[in-house]
Amino acid sequence: MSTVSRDGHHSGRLTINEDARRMIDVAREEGIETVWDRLQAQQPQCGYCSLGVSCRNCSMGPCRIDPFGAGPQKGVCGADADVIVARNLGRTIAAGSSSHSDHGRDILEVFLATAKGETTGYRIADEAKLLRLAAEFGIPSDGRSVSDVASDLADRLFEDFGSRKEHLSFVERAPAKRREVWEKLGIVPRGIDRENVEMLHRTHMGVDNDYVNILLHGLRTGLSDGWGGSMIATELSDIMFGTPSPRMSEVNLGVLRSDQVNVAMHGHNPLLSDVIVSAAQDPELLELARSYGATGINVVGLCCTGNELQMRRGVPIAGNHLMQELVMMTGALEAMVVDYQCIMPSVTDVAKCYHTQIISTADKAKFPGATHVSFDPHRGAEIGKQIVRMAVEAYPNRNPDRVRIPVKPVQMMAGFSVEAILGALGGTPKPLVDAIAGGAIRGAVAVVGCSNPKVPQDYGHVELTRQLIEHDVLVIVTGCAAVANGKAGQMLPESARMAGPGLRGVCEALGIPPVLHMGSCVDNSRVLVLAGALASYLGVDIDQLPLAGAAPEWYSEKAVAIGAYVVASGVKTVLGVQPPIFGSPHVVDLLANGLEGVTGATFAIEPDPAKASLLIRRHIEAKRKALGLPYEEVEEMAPAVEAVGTGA
Ligand code: NFS
Ligand code: SF4
Repeated sequence: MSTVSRDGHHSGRLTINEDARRMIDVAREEGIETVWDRLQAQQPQCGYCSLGVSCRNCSMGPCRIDPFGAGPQKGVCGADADVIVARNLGRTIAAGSSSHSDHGRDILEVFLATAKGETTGYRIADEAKLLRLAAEFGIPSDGRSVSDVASDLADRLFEDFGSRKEHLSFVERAPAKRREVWEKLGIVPRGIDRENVEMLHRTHMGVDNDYVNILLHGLRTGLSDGWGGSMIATELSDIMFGTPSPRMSEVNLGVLRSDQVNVAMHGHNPLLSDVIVSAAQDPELLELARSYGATGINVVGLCCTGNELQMRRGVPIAGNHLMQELVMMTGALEAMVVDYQCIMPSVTDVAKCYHTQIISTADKAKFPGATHVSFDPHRGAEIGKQIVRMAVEAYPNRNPDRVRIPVKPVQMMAGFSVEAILGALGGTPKPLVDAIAGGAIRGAVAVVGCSNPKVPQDYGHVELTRQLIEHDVLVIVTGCAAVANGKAGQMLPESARMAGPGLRGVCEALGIPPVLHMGSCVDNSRVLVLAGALASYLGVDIDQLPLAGAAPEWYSEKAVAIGAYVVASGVKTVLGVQPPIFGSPHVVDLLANGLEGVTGATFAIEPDPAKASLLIRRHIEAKRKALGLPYEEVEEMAPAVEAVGTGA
């Protein structure tokens, strides 16, 4: 079904999905610009920036280092390639870590306001989890009101953002051996804001001029995200919106309904999306929709706020990151409601070609061309209805002749919180540990992160995951990687058939898919908690476990922060897209080799999913061998696989 455009840019090479292909073809026919067009227009991208050797941290610059050695080897201040690459990477980690943590703080503020009864549209949905956290923090709950306990918990978590603490509260969840590693290195995360601000300080001209020292603080900054901001976001979201449990849902553009008002929730924070889902069930608004000839109001997700809704409410998800422009080309989207992160500025341009309303809601994230409705949680329920009403009122503007919903949705299962996974195992990690020890499951890999137009959409996620499960490696997914695997039909209990015999047997016995959806990107904190629990159960450190992480199609600064905390937590991580570090062989060597003796885990870069799968399986088998478990030799060479070209 794909066509070749005037520039010879073949839609079939940009994505592995039929829905995206069809919509890219529509964009070409109608002359609507997409992310892939803009990537092509940017070619060739700056070589200095790609290698990480450009710096504009001060106005003596901008400076760049000649990677071929012929030109300047130092910036005006004297910084060499090592310092410039490390500073740039440090700032990237701080930006990503700050994004997750600011999202976490937004939730914390609303959590406290809800505890005090000052919000509408929110409640404490999971009291049992609130009480578990209170106990973890030593907050008394006997004979006290939910409101008082929640307020005390909020106060304690606010302290985690400040400068008074020696370590973040959730650091105590890490296995004792891991905490010793961090202490020895001096990278125990203290305050969340502190680590991030300190990184900005250190990377100012003339502060930290030692690339190793900068990168160590990069790990600490990342840890303040994973065991701090992101973990706070996840835990409080569970308390306010419910801890996820397994549920069926649907995915791809087929989740849009030609006969209903379609509202896409795009962004990250469940604070917004959850009240919209509730407002869409309001009888008065449903009646209004019917008066315009629609049979209902259909809320769907995009990106990570979509993951949040799918995990907790089973709300269908229209797609991942690269679908945000294409979803409008169905001609069936009345409103895209956004908060923040991963929302391309281009969405308002595409919306101009359709009847779609872009509604921005976060005062810190405005979009020229969008309608801004300032979201105030104190009036959450009311604003939720106001926004849904705007969507309903856009329905009469829809042109039925332009509606083309290209495919039927695919079924998928979501909802695997740590609580749900332990629940499925009968309340203890023992069955999983036994399955790994016996060899039925070789190990577990978290495949996470974004979509990036430099990779054919979803190819990296789907192919790597498929090859891992075929070899009895359990795969955990979050973020856009989860959506990709859902679309590919790899996340159903029946998908156990796609797994190797060992993993298949375990999945069939438990009735779970071989690929478990653990949530949004902040929910990678769930992966840390699970890994920590497994290590503590076995009395070992996380880096001894047969685990790995992979981000085959990452694009965002947040993904770099995640990579930093995953490696700092002792889990080897394979990236599918090259980070801008290759201008410093020293930095590359430290991240790819040197960290082994420091955190017990390194980064690797491998764009080919077949080779990445082999690399990961070799790593897992080596960890098994070191633990004295039965292990296998994994072939050194990649098997002949049909290579898919990169879209760019
Ligand atoms: Ni994560 Fe989610 Fe997707 Fe990447 Fe963006 S939506 S927070 S950053 S692109 S996975
Ligand atoms: Fe150039 Fe140094 Fe200023 Fe960076 S900090 S722009 S390398 S002078």
